[in-house]
Amino acid sequence: MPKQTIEEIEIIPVAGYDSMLLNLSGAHTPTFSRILVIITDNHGREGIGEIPCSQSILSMLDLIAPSLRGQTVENYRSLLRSLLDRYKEHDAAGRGLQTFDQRTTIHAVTAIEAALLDLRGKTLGMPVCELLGRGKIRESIPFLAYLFFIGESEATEFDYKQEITQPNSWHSARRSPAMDTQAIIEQAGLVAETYGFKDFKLKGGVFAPEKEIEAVIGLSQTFPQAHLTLDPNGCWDLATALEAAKQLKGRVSYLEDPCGAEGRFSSREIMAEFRQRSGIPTATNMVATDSRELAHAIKQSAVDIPLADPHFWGMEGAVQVSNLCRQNGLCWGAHSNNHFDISLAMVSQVAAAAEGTITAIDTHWIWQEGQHLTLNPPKIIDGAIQIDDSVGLGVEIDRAAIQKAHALYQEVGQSDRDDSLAMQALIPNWEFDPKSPCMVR
Ligand code: GKR
Ligand code: MG
Repeated sequence: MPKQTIEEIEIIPVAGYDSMLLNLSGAHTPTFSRILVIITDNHGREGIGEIPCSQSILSMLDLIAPSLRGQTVENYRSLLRSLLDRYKEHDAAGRGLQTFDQRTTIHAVTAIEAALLDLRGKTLGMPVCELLGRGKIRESIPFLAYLFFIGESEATEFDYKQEITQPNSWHSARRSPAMDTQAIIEQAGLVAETYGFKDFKLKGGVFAPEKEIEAVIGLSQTFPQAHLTLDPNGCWDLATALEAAKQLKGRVSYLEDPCGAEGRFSSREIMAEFRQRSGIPTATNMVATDSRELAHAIKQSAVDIPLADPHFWGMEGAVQVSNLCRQNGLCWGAHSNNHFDISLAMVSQVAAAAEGTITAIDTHWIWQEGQHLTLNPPKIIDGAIQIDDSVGLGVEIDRAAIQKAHALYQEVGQSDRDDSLAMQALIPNWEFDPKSPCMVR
C-alpha cells in the first residue's frame, strides 16, 4: 500500500458569536475565536482539528507546519511526541490564574493530532475513538448544560448579535441578561427543553458566594433529579468554600475548583483539605492540568474528577487520564471553552474511548449551536451525543462556513481572549483578581 504523507497544512483562525457570559476572568466579548487546522494527505483526503485561539498558538503552528510536509501519516504518534518534546519549554510556566488555558505547545500539537486522527480514521474506515486508548467503550456520551450569569450588555457599547435567522426559544433568550436565581432557573428550563439535559453546571466566580449558592439551591428545588455542580474557578478561600459546602451538601454531585492556593498552602493541598472536611467530591480544570500536576493531585487525594479537556491534554492524553482515573478510583470528565462543532466531535470521540466511570461532559455548545463549521454537526439529544460508525471525527468540513467564520475573525481583528474588556464596560477600571468574583469590586 502506498505511503500516506502530509501534503498540506492549513491554519485558519475563525470567530463566532457569543453572549456576555460572566466568569471570574470578566465578561465574554461579542465574539470568540478558535483555530482550525486542516491537513491534506497525498491522496487528497482531509482531516480537521479545532483548538482555542491565541497569537502564541498561531505562531507555534506557523513554526511547526513546514516541518510536517512530507511526513508519513502512519507515524503520527512518534511525530506528535517529538513535537511535544521539542517545544515543551513553551508550556513550562503552566496555565496561569485565568479561568481559561492558553498553553502554547499542547494546544498547537492537539490541533495537529486531531487532524491526523481524523485523516487516519477516514483512511482506515473507522471512527477516531477506535484509534484511541483501547477503542470505543461507549456509544452514548452524556453532556451537561453549562449555565452562566449573563451581563446587561445593552448598558454597554458592545453589540452581542443574535446570529440565527429562525431562532428557537432558547436561541432567542441566550443573549439576554441573566443576573439572578430566577433567570438561571429559566435558562436551565429552556436548555433542558431544547437539548434534553439532565445535569447542570453553574459558572460561579461572578457574585458573592451567597448569591451563587442561592441559585444552586433554586436549581436543586426545581430539578430535584438533576446532578448539579458549581464552578467558582478557585476564587473562594477554604473557609468560604467549607461554609458553602454546608449549604450545598446533598444538592451538588461535586464542586469544581471551589478553592485554590492559599498563603503557604498549594492549590492541591487546599483542595485536598476541602474535600476531606466537606465530604463533597471535587473536580478541576485548574490544578491537575498536566501529568505532573495530576500525579501530585492523586498523591494528595485532592481531586475526584480531573476534567481532562482533550484540547489541553491531547486526545490520546485525555484517554490516558481516564485510565489513571480508573486505576485510582477517580471519575473522568472533560472541561470546555466556547467552541465550534469540530471540538464537539473531538470531545465526543475522546469520551467514547474514555475508560472507567465518566461524568457528564462540559460543553459551551448551547451558546454557539446554530453556528456550524461542518455540514453535519453532532446533535445533543436527550442530553447526549451518540457515536456511530462514521469515519474519522464523523463530521464533514463545510468550507463555505469556515470561510465566513474566518472573515468574521478578520473583521473583528480578534486578538487573544481578554474578558476584562467587556467587564470594564460594566464596571469602570475593572481588573482581574483571581480571588474576587467579577461583579464584586
Ligand atoms: O467560558 O468563561 C468561561 C469559563 O469560565 C471558561 O473560561 C473556563 O475555562 O469553563 C471553564 C471552566 O470550567 O473553568
Ligand atoms: Mg472549571
